[in-house]
This record gives sequence, C-alpha cells and structure tokens, in this order.
Amino acid sequence: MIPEYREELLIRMKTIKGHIAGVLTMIEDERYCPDIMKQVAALQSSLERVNRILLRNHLETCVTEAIRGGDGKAKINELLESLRFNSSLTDLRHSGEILARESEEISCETCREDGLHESQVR
Ligand SMILES: [Cu+2]
Repeated sequence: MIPEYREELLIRMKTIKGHIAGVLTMIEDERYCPDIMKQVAALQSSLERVNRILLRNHLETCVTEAIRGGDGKAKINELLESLRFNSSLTDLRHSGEILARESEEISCETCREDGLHESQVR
C-alpha cells in the first residue's frame, strides 16, 4: 500500500469510528430521526471516500504491476467483479471530478466535516 494512502485511510477510518459512536449516542438518546439520518448519510459518504482511496491505491499498485507483467486482464476482471457490489464507486455523478484527489475535495465551511451537505449536492 502506498504510505500516503495508508495514512489517509487510517485517519479517515478513525474519524468514521468516532462519527459512528456519535450516531450510536444519538439513537440511544432518541434524537430526531431526520437528524440521525443526515449523520448516517454523511457516514456513507465518508465510507465511499475510503473506498475510492482504496481503488486508487489498487489501480496505482496491483493493477499497474499486473499490466506491466502481462497479467492485466485477470486483475481487471477481479476488480470489476468487486465493483459489482459497490455502485457508489462507479456512480460518480455527485462526486465532482472522477476519482478526485481527496485533498482537492471541499469540506463544509460551517462544521469542517466533509460529509454530505445539501449545499454540495449538485
Ligand atoms: Cu491492490
């Protein structure tokens, strides 16, 4: 794994872990359903970003190596097979630039969270 991506994945997953704990508390406290739903949507968006980083890493390492070694087709088939279960990775209509580098993505000015915000939905 490319060290830069590993670091980013670890930071994002730790943030998500904290975010999940927050949603758990919201449910325990029986908070207003739409408020909880917003947080769940933000979490889904955060997890999709994690998967896009994994995809980028896989393309830049394993897939590139396989193609150079003449075994690209099998690796591509394997990847497409895993994408069957993940429509979020191939549906990039709301993700801005295709596979945009995470550093280029905009986070919310108000809460500094980079989850789903109505203002960012195009
Ligand atoms: Cu890989």
